[in-house]
Amino acid sequence: MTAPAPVSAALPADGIYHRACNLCEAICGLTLTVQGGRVTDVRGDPLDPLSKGHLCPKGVALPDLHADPDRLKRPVRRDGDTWTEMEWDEALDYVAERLKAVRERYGADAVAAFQGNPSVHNSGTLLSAGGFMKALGTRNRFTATSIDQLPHHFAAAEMFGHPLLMPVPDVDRTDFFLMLGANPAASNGSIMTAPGIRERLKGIRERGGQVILIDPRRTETAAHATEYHPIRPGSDAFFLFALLNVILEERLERLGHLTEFSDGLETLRAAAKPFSPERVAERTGIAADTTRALARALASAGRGAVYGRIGLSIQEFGGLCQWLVNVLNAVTGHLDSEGGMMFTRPAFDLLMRAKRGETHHGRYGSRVRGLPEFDHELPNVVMAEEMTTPGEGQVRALVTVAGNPVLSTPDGAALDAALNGLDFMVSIDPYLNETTRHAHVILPPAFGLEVPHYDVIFHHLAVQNTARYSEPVFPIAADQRFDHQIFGGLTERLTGKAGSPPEARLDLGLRHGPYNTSLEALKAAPHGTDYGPLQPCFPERLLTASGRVQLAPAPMLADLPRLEAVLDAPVPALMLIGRRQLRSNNSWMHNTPRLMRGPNRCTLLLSRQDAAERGLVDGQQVEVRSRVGSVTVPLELTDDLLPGVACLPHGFGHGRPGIRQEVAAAHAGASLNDLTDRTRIDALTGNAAVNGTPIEVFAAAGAGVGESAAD
Ligand SMILES: Nc1nc2c(c(=O)[nH]1)N[C@H]1C(S)=C(S)[C@@H](COP(=O)(O)OP(=O)(O)OC[C@H]3O[C@@H](n4cnc5c(=O)[nH]c(N)nc54)[C@H](O)[C@@H]3O)O[C@H]1N2
Ligand SMILES: Nc1nc2c(c(=O)[nH]1)N[C@H]1C(S)=C(S)[C@@H](COP(=O)(O)OP(=O)(O)OC[C@H]3O[C@@H](n4cnc5c(=O)[nH]c(N)nc54)[C@H](O)[C@@H]3O)O[C@H]1N2
Ligand code: SF4
Ligand SMILES: [Mo]
Repeated sequence: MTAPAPVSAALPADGIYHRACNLCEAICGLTLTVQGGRVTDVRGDPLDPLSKGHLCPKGVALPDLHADPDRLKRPVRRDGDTWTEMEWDEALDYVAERLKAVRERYGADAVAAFQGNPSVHNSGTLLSAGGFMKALGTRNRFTATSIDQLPHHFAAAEMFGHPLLMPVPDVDRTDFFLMLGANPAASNGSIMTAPGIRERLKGIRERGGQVILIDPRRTETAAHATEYHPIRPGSDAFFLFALLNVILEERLERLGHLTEFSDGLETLRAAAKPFSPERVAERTGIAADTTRALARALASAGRGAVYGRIGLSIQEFGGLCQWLVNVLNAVTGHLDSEGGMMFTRPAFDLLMRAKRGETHHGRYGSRVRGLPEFDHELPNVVMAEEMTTPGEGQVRALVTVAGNPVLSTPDGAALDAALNGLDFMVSIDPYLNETTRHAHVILPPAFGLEVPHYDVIFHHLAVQNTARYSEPVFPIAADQRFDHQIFGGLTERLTGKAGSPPEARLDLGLRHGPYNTSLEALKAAPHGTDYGPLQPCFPERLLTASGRVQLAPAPMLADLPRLEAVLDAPVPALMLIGRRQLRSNNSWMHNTPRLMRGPNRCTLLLSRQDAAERGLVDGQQVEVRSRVGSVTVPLELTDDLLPGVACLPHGFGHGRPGIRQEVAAAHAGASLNDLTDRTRIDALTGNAAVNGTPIEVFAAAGAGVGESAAD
C-alpha cells in the first residue's frame, strides 16, 4: 500500500447515543458514551423493548472497528501486489467502465455478483444493492443464503407462498421448545431475533416448561436446556419424520384453525408411514422410546414450538428438514398460534405489496451444473466452476459486496484459485481480506457506528413486533462514502438513472405499513417502539396461489426417494461439523484485539474415544483431510461430542498472503471451507451441505504437542 494521505478528521460530539447493534440478528439496543471524540462506554439499553439491556462482547467491540488502522476508507486499486489510493469519482468511473466492457464483450451473465452476510445487516446496503443488481442484469447472482437459510426460504415459499414467510418461535410464551441444529447461546439466535436468549430460555424453565435440544455436540445452549439428545449429523430428516410418524399413526394430530385452510394431511400420513422411530433409531442415534416420548409431549403441549436452524439447513436434506419442522408445528396446532411458531408484522413490511402465487423457482439453471435458481439467485457452490469452465456465458468479472466467499463457501481454495483468472473484480468492503485481495478495485463504505440504520430484515424475524431507527454516532469524513452512495454511483453510471435514496423508501414503507408510522416518529423514539407480542395472521398473510397452507408440496414429496435411499447406507467413520463462537462473526471481526484475546479458538474438537482409536492426544497438531483438501490445526478433546463427529469453527484461515488485517493474521487458524466440498449439496434446494463432510484425522507430520496453529 502506498502511504495514504491523512483522512480528514470527523469526530462525534460528546454525549450519550442510543443505537441498535447491527452486527448480528439480535439487534440489541446499545447506549454509548462519547467523550473527547471517543466511545468510552458501551452498555445494553435497558429501555429497548426487544433487547431490554442485553449485549454481548461483540457489541462492546463495535467501536473498535472505527479505530482499526487496517480498515479502508478510500478506494484502492491493485497493480500486481501494490495497492494505490484513488479518488471516489475516478474509482466509480473506472469500475463502471470495466464492468460495461466485460458485459459488452461477453454478455450480462459474464459479470457475477456475490453478496455476503453484512449486506442484510446494513439498511443502506439492503435497500440500494437491489437496484445495482438489477442494473447488472446477470443470472450469476450469488449470496450467502445458499450456505445458510435457503432451505427455510424454500419451505416457506412452498408451504406459505413467500420465501420471507418464515415462522419464528414465540419463545416468551412457549412451554415446550424443541430446538434442533441451533446454538443461540453462542450465535445469539437466528431466524429468531431474540436478544438475551438465555434469559428467555430461563423464563421457559421457570414457567415449568421444557427446552429440548437436538445437536451432535452438547453445546453452550445445552446448559440452558432441560433435555439434550445427541444426533448423528445429517439424520434430522429421519428423526423429524419419526416424530411425525408417531403423531399421525397415533392420531394425535390437532390442526386447530389450520383445519379450514390447509391441504395435504393424508398425503403426509402416507409419507411418514415408513419412518417409525424404531426404523430410524440406528441412523439418528436417538432411541425409539425417546422419539415416541418427545412426539407425544409435543402433540399434547398447550403451547409448543419446534425450531430448527442452520444445523438442519447446511446438510444434504436441508429442504426436507425445514419442511418437516413447519409440518410438525402445523399438525400439532403450534403454527400461527400463541407460544408456537408465529409470523411477524413488521412496521416496514417487505411483503406489503406481495401477491398470491408470485413465488417461482427453477426458472433457469446454472450454466455448468444446471443447479436451479431460487428467487433470482443461483447456489454459491457453482461459483468457481462458472469462472473456470470455458464456453459462452463463462463468468469473467465479479462484484463482491460485504462477503468473504474464499473463507465462507465450500472448497474455498478452488474459488481462491478461480478468482485469479478473472478479467476484472471489484469488492465493496471495508477490509482487504482473503477474497477482496483478488479485487482490482476495493470500494470501502462507511459502516458500523457511521451509518444510519433501521433493521429491515430482522424486524421481520423478531419474537416481538418492535421498530427502532438508529442515527449514526460517528459523522463520516468528506472523503468517505456510504454503501448506498457507492451503489447509487455505479447504478447511475451503468444505466443513466439514480435510484431513490434508502431513507425515502424506508419512510414510504413505514407510512404505508401496518402501524402507519414514519421515519420521523421512529427518530423521536430513540430506544425503539413496541407493537406488542406476535399475533396469529392466517389466512390473511398466506401468499400461496390457493390461499391455503400446503402441507405436502410436490417438490418435497419428489425428494423422498433420495432420503429413503440413504437410510441404510453406511455412515462415514468421521463426519465434520462447524461451530460458532461468541466472540467471532463469521470470517470477520478477527482484527479486533479485544475479541481475539485468550487461547487459540480454531481447534478441532474430537471425542476421547475417536482420539484414542487414532492414538491422538489433547493439544497435538493434527492434519484433517477430506476429499478436497487438508488443514492442520490443534486437537482439543471433549466429552461433549458424539463419537464419529469432529468439529471445527468456520471463518478462520487468515494465513493466506496479501491480506491487510494484522491481528487476524496473527490468529490465522485454518479454514473449515478448505475441507468442505462443492459437490455435497441439498439437491432439493441447491444449498451447500458443508456439515457432515467425511474426513480423516492424523497426527500432523513434524508437529508436537502444544504447538498452536496461530504460532
Ligand atoms: N462451513 C461453514 N461455512 C459457512 C457457515 C458455516 O456454518 N459453516 N456459515 C455460513 C453463513 S450462515 C454465512 S452468513 C456466511 C458468512 O460469510 P460471508 O457472507 O462471506 O460474510 P463474512 O464472512 O461475515 O464477511 C463479511 C465481510 O463484510 C464486510 N462488511 C462488514 N460490514 C459491512 C458493511 O456494512 N458494508 C460492506 N459493504 N461490507 C461490510 C466485512 O469487512 C467482511 O469482509 O458463511 C457461511 N459459511
Ligand atoms: N457469535 C457469533 N454469532 C453469530 C455468527 C457468528 O459467526 N458468530 N453468525 C451468525 C450467522 S451468519 C448465522 S446464520 C447464525 C446461525 O445461528 P445458529 O443456527 O444458532 O448457529 P450455530 O451456532 O452454527 O448452530 C448450529 C448448530 O447445529 C449443530 N449441528 C451441526 N450439524 C448438525 C446436524 O446434522 N443436526 C443437528 N441437529 N445439529 C447439527 C451444530 O453443532 C451447532 O450447534 O449465527 C449468527 N450469529
Ligand atoms: S448479541 Fe448481536 S446484536 Fe447484540 S450486542 Fe452482540 S453482536 Fe450486537
Ligand atoms: Mo448466516
